[in-house]
Amino acid sequence: MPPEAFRPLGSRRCLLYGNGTLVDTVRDELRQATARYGGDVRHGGPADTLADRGGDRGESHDYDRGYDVVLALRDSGPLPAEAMAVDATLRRDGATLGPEGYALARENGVTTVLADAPAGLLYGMFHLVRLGDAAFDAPRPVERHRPAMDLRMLNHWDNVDVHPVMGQVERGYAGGSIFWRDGAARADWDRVRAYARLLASIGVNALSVNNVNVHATEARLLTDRLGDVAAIADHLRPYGIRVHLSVSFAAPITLGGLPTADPLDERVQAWWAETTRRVYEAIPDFGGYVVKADSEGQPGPFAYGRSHADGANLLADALAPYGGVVHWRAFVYNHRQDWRDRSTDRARAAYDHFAPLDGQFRDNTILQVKYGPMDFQPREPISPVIAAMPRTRLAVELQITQEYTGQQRHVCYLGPLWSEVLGFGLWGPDGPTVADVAAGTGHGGSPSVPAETARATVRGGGLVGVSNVGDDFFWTYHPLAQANLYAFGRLAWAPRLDPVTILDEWIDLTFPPSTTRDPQTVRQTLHAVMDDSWRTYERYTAPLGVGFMVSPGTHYGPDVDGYEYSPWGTYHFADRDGVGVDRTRATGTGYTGQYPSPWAEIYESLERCPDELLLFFHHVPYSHKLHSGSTVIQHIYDTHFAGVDEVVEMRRRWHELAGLIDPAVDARVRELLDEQLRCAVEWRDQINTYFFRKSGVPDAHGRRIY
Ligand code: GCW
Repeated sequence: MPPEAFRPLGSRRCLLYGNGTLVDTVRDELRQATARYGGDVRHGGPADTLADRGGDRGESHDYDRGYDVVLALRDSGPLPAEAMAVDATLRRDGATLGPEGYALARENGVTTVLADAPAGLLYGMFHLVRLGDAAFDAPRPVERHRPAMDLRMLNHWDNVDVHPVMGQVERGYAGGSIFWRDGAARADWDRVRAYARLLASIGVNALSVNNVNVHATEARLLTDRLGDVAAIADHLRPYGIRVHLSVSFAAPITLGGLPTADPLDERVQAWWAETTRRVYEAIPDFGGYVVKADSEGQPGPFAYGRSHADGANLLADALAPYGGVVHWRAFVYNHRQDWRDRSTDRARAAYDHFAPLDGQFRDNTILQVKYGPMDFQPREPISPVIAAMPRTRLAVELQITQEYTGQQRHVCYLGPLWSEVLGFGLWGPDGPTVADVAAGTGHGGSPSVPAETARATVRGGGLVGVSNVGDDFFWTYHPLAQANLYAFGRLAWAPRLDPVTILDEWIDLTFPPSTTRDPQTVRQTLHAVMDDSWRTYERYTAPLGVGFMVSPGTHYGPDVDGYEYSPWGTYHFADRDGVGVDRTRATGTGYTGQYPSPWAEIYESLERCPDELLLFFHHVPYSHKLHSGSTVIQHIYDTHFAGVDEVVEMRRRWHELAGLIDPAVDARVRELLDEQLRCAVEWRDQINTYFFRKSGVPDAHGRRIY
């Protein structure tokens, strides 16, 4: 956020009431903003707490100069009249704000933010920043704001040592890690603080500092390198962010010298208990562990014939005395598959492994499930695991880093994708959604747990996003990729927000209207370039939900058969007659049976299956007619020509911004739009040519195919 985003608040006279680390952060923010833009801040509160506030003391309770904004903890009174009035309204309604919520109102020319706890005040202040001048014009009746999800978390896939293949940040496209460099903590605390601030402004409250693939050096963050983690925690704490750590399930062996990591072995349990005690000694507000076990080569409980529940509970028990949680990832599948074997279906794996374990996990275990059954493709159905475990706390995992969505070289605004994911009705369009399950506010039940019971007992695990931030000058490499980080935070707080509105907020904060001579053109152009960019990306890449078709390893650019004969379980089965994966119960892998009704029937049916997921669920001839009226082959040609045309148009529109925005941002985006166009053309030509050669069906419009 440029300082300019703070002008409306910074030019106001602010009163602040309350104590605590996060209130001090609010005070410092207000001081900075008001020093720059001519307002002032007075930190009031009960006299006894003022005693040790030095310089603040003489300024408190001096309302003579008037004030425009009051930010107060409700129990820090006596408060100014306007705040008392808001408090009275809340009391009358019996409304609670919770540990992170706040109330906002404007009356008699005074804007008030009230909270029950310091975090609420911090988030309320950032709400004022987001509103800008609108926070200070018309009167506002009392609004209450509370986050939908208790845990709004980022996972960093950052390595401490540079990994020979994956580099400093696995699937990172924004330079190095902001935490680590060449085997050591970077100690560039200014950037870490600025990052924490940025995250607090979008409501993120938890962060894991290392890759879920835990290599040798990174494993030691749990023990002799814990100091590095504690130092990071010290810099995130003032912004209400708790630190979590990815740990290796084999740590009792590799770090503890034990002969086993068997979760039922008492020595192993004692090792985790003692190790965790030490962690909390160093970091009293430590959040917990993140674990990728028995997945893509990472160690896990299978080696001892134990289940994922045994494994997760081992760590949950070690964390429980301190209030910590374990995020246990459900991304478990066979990555040594034989492509000749048509009975193994990677999409089935997470459900097959985890659904039978429902009810066996501890309360402080959170099962972290990727939103789709495969791996963050631009289009996948929703993971059926999310509907299948009413007695388990579930977190939904999104990928902010654009591994499969253009690697922060392509404009691909993911707000609309995530909004579709979160709003998906797992038991039909009108029932509880993915967001309800993640937030713990609704559930449709399962074959063994009636919906009523499920609704009453479900507890949410929140939303997790894999961070897209690095040490690049623009933080996310593509300046417009910052909008994805922004949208993640906003949707974790309020999943029903409209992604275009979120983008509007981001545009105003990032390109404040006061910084350009033509704010209208800036806003319209950014919307034109970004609003539909995810669908554009979908159009020029793999068709109709079939997924992958990316270059193996790097996952950038097209390679239609790149994974077709590989052990990773990601196939499209194109031949001269047709394409797609038969996942039906009738004739395929039976995956459709993992969904509750009505999706089990809808996906099973060739007639009812939505077009955009057709090839995920069915193998069809190229002549198959879509609901859109087009055939599959013509759809492939049309979308790929259209996708490239849209990128051409995006580029043309962007060029209209010349002279209206920061030249450095303009230059970076121009350069990347050139690359996006080059890459989209490559996708178009390879996909179209591939399917033309396979099918022999010419394009109905006679366009150029090679
Ligand atoms: O998306 C895939 C990536 C891996 C990643 C894995 C995971 C951290 O290609 O690089 O590993 O998923 O989510 O664990």
